[in-house]
Amino acid sequence: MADEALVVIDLQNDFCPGGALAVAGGDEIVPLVNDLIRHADHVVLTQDWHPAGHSSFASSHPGSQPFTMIDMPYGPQTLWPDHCIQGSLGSDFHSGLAWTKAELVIRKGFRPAIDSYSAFFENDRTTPTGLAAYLRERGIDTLTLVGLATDFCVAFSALDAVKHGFKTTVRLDACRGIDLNGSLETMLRRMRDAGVTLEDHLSD
Ligand code: VGL
Ligand code: ZN
Repeated sequence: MADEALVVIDLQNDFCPGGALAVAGGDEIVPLVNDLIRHADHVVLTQDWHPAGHSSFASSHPGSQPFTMIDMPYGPQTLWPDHCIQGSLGSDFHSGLAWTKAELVIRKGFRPAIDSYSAFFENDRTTPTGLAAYLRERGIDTLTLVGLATDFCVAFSALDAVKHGFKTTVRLDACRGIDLNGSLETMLRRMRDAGVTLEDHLSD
């Protein structure tokens, strides 16, 4: 039997309604994610974890507005409202999330000059978070991804997971998206093309 892990991406207050970078319906997935956690062999959580003044914040670039693009040394980067600042209430996991079973919390986005959507690589696409080696050393080769946001951190994580050779499923009914300039359609197509299994149990 393959060893499987559930990876819960960024289910944090700032990505839920009322948060600094709220994803529509972000909190609605909590009961289903808790169900999946209950049935999972292994659970890994990711936590977006930015220092104040992070380079992905529009507020760090005078004259720039959130949700616009900027060129960083590593390539184009979307600018966001200040969010998930280390230790803030917004960076906490949603209070309803049954997180205690998690065996690992992987924090990302803590380098001031690089954003990190993926649970595996930062946005320069070369700085690893350590997650792939951790999973491999544990003998885990099959992943199910859920969380926020479908078209950013979930999608980038799923694409990197298949790149690393993990058998990867995204449960779309346990995700919600931001959908910035068609990003949801684009990233669903990219995931499908890369060999990510997309499952939506609501439409079964
Ligand atoms: C995310 C934008 C900025 C995400 C994190 O979790 O999808 N999106 N930081
Ligand atoms: Zn972030």
